[in-house]
Amino acid sequence: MVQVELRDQLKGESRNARRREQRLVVVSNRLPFQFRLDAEGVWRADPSGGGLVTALLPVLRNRGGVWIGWPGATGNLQELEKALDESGKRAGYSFSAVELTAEEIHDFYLGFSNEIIWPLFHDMQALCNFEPRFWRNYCEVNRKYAAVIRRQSQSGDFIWVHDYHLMNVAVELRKLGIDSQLGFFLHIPFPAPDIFLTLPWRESLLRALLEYDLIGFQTLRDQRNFVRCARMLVHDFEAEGRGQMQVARIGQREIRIGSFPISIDYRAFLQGAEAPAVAQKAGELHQLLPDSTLILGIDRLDYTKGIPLRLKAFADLLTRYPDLCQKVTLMQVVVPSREDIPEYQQLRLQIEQLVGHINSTLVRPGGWVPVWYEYRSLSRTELLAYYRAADIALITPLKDGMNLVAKEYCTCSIEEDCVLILSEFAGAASQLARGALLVNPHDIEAVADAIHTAFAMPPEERRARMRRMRTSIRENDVFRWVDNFLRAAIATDLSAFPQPEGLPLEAVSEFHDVH
Ligand code: GDG
Repeated sequence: MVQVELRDQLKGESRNARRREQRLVVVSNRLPFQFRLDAEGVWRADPSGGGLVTALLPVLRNRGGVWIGWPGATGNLQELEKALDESGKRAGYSFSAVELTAEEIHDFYLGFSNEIIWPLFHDMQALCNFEPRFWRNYCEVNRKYAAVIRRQSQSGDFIWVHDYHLMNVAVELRKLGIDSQLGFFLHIPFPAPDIFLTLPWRESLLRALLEYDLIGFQTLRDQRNFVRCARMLVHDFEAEGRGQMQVARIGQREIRIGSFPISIDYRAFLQGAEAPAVAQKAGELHQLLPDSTLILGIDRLDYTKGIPLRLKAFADLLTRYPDLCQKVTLMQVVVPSREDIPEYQQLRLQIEQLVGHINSTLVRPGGWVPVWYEYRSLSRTELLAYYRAADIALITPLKDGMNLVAKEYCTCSIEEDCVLILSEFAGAASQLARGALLVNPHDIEAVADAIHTAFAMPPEERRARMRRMRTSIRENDVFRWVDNFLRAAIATDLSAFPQPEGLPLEAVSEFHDVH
């Protein structure tokens, strides 16, 4: 017994030593920076405050490493590199920029990534533009990223590539003779085979993904979809196990495939929400919209977010439950995004026409306006104030990898007296199923009924539901997510690997029907 413990301890120590030794190379489409010209006309690079950056910073500092990506600006790259160097020195690790031409941004980013993979992986294949030139450019740009990685990495580094823009990087790195461990995390969903199979380059893309040593998905459903596609398209692919960590083989190669639901920096959101400036702003919102239960919708302008259907559901609520008029207000914030693309301009127009229609047909004397609509980006303080002020959050994407807004909203519900209405097609539904009111966003009447249920929900039930969700988010924060992913890459015993909390998404609808 003692021997076994000692052996386990030694095994653990050598694994920890390996983790300490391995430098981390993070690769994402864009560097996590905002560039600005200061008063002296010098470029400055300010790190963006997103959860991924916050979670990876300590790891990069401890192990050392580099973050590689497109700086998000074209122009004098040498000047930008100087700003990046300065920033890297302050942050305690380094950054390296991948330079992209205007044509590459058009074909690789706007084209293949956002006109093919984004709609296809969100189950909207009718919106895909399968232009062959986009694929060729995607391969070339992924090669470009691989070349920068080769220059910046050392043998023995752990290279962690993020998201759908860079699925081909591993195959390009292998061609360059890089034998480091390669991990990949997909932030968006992975579609079911009947959808994925419509992609003209399906086999190449799948084989490219299988060059990674660890492939991580947001949910068990995405992971299963991927494994099903691989079984159909790659004849020598075999996968063992059915749980949240699977080991697959192609010939002699072993590939780990798992689900790792991403999360937020719970403590930072909690502290932010408690700040006096946030409380004051939340109070101001209530004064502006007095005696009204506030329902919040906040989304980037995107057709996956289900904003028009949500507005129709709200109109249906006020029509079928007229007693709620003057008692509820929908605060819909739409954050500008991809504004130069005609489909997005069209979507904005559609949303604004619907808002106009609802407000003009349902308005009552006395100043109540049913939909308070804003098309802009909120500051962090405003965002937290909106979360705190809202009594109900209405988050109804048609499909979403995770949806961090849902987790941020619950975290900011300090009094635990709010209700989350959440689409069953958001990745977050699996983890939050026991606290949220889950809805099918296509079912307008069911969404309206859920708002009615939330409005009438007794305080004890609100509290119990919210507490369950907040506990789960606190225990599974973004730091744990990073740790789980990195441990999955090196763990020798995967059966002991901790399972993320939550229902597999297939079980969500069953759960929803029963409760
Ligand atoms: C991908 C996947 C997955 C939003 N509006 C404002 C604002 N935000 C912040 C929120 C939140 C983030 O943006 C949006 O969260 P998402 O979860 O939608 O993340 P994305 O990066 O857009 O998308 C998604 C995610 O990756 C992580 O894996 O969940 O499914 O599509 O953090 O707080 N922040 C400020 N003002 C705003 O107006 N300051």
